[in-house]
Amino acid sequence: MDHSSLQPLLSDKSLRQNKGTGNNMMIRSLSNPVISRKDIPATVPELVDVSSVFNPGAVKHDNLIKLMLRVQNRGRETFLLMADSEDGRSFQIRDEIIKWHGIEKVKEKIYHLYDPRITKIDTEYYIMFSLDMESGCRLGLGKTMDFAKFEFMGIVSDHDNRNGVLFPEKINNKFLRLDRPNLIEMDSGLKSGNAICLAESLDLLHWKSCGTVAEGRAHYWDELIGAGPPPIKTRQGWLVVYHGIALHYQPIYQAGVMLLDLQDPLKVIGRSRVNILEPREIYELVGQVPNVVFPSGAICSSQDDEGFVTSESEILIYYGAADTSVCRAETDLRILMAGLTSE
Ligand code: BMA
Repeated sequence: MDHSSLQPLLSDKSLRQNKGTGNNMMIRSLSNPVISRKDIPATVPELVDVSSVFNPGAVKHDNLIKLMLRVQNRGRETFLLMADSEDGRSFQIRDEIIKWHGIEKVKEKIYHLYDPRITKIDTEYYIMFSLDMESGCRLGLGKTMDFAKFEFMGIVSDHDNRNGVLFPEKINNKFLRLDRPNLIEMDSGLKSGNAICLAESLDLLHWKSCGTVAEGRAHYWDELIGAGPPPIKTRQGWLVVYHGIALHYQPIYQAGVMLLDLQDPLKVIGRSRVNILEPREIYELVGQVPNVVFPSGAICSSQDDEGFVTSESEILIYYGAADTSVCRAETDLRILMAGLTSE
């Protein structure tokens, strides 16, 4: 597969010349926030003067970067919208709310469908999202081939669960996902979780837990954790970008990485001791929920014929900032790998 044509979409060498803001691991785009509430088309009645747009799923398709945006209006209702971009910075946002065909068959009330993570498996794009329902928070799954029609496939977790994301291929003939059971109740009363878990399935609809991949590290940057974008396949293992929450007076959401064994992703090979991105810019520090960077999409510039991301690949991360806007930061595989320490 030739991915060289995508290179211009992703590389922004000017950022590496210290023009973007960041640290030695991630450089924020100068265009941040790349999407904010004022960019949402007000042509749809539900989307007039929305409050926020954040936590997008991201994928490249037909030489475009596509984001699936989580939009919240002033009624605190949630909608998903598609946005397309040629350069990954300037987006055309469609004035059409995504309709999930088949979701009407769910008999229980769904309050919110949010935090989509998009994974391409063969020719289909699967979207795993969270559903706030009468019975709690559960995972749902949908799919599309063209980002024009979207099919709701089903509810795919049965207890309080969130932050579900599919691996891009089967391992030992099974589909795999990372998820995050909500086992912890925070001071605010919200439920969260301190472990990323692995589950397997033969048909993507029925899932069986395989166990815990990694737990939060009490007292440090990632006390509570949850997976972010789909795992990235590298020669060294599955690279997982995740969010970690430090439980201060007010929670601080940051991003980090871990590396899982290619054949047995329950085995953690390495993990970042420090975060790779934390709230520092005003758009991350201030907003609907302050102090949040929440990575949910990743796009890699180059893969080899077997689907492994090459060592010189650039990696674009799309993230929600303060539950208010969409931002982008850039890094590369070598930098992320260098930040891992063995478990
Ligand atoms: C988590 C999710 C995310 C959100 C974060 C900070 O529990 O709801 O969508 O970005 O909280 O509010």
